[in-house]
Amino acid sequence: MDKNNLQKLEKLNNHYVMDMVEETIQLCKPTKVTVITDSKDDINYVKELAIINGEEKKLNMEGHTIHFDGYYDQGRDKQHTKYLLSQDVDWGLGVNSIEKEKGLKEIYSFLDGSMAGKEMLVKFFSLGPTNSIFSLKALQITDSAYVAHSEGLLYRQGYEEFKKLNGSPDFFFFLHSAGRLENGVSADIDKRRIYINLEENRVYSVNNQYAGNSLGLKKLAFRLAIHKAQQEGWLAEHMFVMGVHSHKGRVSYFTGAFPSGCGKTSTAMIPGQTIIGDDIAYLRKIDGKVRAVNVESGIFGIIRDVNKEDDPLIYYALTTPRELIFSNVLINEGKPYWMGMKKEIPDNGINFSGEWYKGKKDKGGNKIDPSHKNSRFTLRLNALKNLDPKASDPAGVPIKAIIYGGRDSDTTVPIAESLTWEHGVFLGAIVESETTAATIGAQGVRKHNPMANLDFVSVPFMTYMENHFRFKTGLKEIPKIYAVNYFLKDENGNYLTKKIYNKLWILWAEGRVNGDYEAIETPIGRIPKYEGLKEISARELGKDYTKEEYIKVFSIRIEKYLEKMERVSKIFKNVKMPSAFTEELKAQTERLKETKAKFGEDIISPFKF
Ligand code: SPV
Ligand code: MN
Repeated sequence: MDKNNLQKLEKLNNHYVMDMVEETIQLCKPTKVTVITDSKDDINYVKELAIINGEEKKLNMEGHTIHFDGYYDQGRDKQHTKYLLSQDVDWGLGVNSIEKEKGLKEIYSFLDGSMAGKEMLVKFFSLGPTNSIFSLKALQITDSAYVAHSEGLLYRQGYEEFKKLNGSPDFFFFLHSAGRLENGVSADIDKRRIYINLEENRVYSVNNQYAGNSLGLKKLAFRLAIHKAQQEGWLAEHMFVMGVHSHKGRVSYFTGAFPSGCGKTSTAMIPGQTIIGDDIAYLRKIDGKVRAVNVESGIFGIIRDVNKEDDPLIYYALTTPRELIFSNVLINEGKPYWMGMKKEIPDNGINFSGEWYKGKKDKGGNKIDPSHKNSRFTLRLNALKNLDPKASDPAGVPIKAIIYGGRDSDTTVPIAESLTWEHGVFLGAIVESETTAATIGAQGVRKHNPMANLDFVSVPFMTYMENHFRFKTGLKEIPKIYAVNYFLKDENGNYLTKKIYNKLWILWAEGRVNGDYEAIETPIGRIPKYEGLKEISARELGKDYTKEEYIKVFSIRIEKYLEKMERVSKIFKNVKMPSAFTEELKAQTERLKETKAKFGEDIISPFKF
């Protein structure tokens, strides 16, 4: 490290940072070390470096670049993402772990010399807004300028924040190396490992580039944050944060957790509303209220099906000059193309498989799509015209409602309000999503995904749930909790609710949290009265919402709900769970059975309650 870079580190006055950088240099043996501060010049340096070392290429549009991950590095590697544990812990729901000493030995051997001939970047971030009680500090070391550049778009810079640590070790540490590169992509995929050390708040990631694996700040920091939150009594969740706007000029802030492919980003992007974040939120109790921040300052979004009609604001951002990284789309004559963009896609170009032509197959004989189904865009949130003015407020925004979304074709109603906080936590814990054609394997298979967080929970599941139940303690205003499902289908497999109706459900909830609409109490929660939805539809969609439509989707399918309760009981049969959960499950099942006996019917119209 030269004098200039050393001085940048010394200014932080933090020997823990010094030690970590020193240890990493010893281990990874980079040719050059560069420390990045929050200065424009330093940030620019990273952006330029990604071009110089070929990890990104400039496209025709100013500021736009393309990055490719390896053919076999197009998604999160769940199998090789493991917790380093020094003792056996009963996590309840399955968790991937490795004995700590063994795991460290293995990953150190892969990291040893991994940066030879390469430049090591040292960069500082704040998870959450700066100058905020929510802010967690993070140190990222990587040999990938693409990783550092992406994080620069997705997170707030934190060099100045590190100075405020006053020498404390209270920060997360992420060490990443893309490993040996061939044609610009990680070559030793069989040695791809992501090992998480919860005890020391450190994560090691090697031989990969896909952001979900490589960017410490994204899902790796999220896992550390869930662990920390549970110890300190706050929540780190896989949630969007949005402002919901009533026709009365009022704005109420909501958070929402949905498994992927269930409408999380599209809910946060409902027309007429404002977005704060679309992936990860921290929630804290402040002065008796729940307040939340977006941990990120950008979006790493799925690009498939983004087009002018369905996502006008994102499409605009993707087609105008700005700093923006496309990943794993098709490039032809310096222009990006992706499936579902509603534009003609050329028959050839460069994509995640290299030189691509229509009909190209991989080694396994599978047809290669022009753009990968998980191809993405990376941009700053301020590229979106619907960005909420409070998006970076250090105090966060007050949360009036929490939404849990699933994907289910035949059971749950489009929206239900929980009867109590505990019932709401229960509704979050029993979220299911059906697999779609977008994922490999059989379609329509239900997967249980509590709080949309199954992949990331980093404490025993019982502890995670207890933290949720307990969170209401001391609150003067308890957020209402809603369960939504946009995917009910009729007998012929056609969706019963259109995407534009999502606005009805969310605006109804906004009215509810402010005392505007009446609800019907059913065994599964409170559902909208027909009149309320009819009124919102006429006003917001200029459309008559018919009684037939309403009855079809808001009838309570008792038998189906009971089947769901059975599936849930089975899953948790051998899992230690808080008594609050067990009680909710029992009460929910009893209410359903009583209703069935009372009405003597399987499907009960909302008008009968
Ligand atoms: C998700 O899969 O939930 C994402 C993308 O948000 S990743 O960065 O891969 O986690
Ligand atoms: Mn996510």
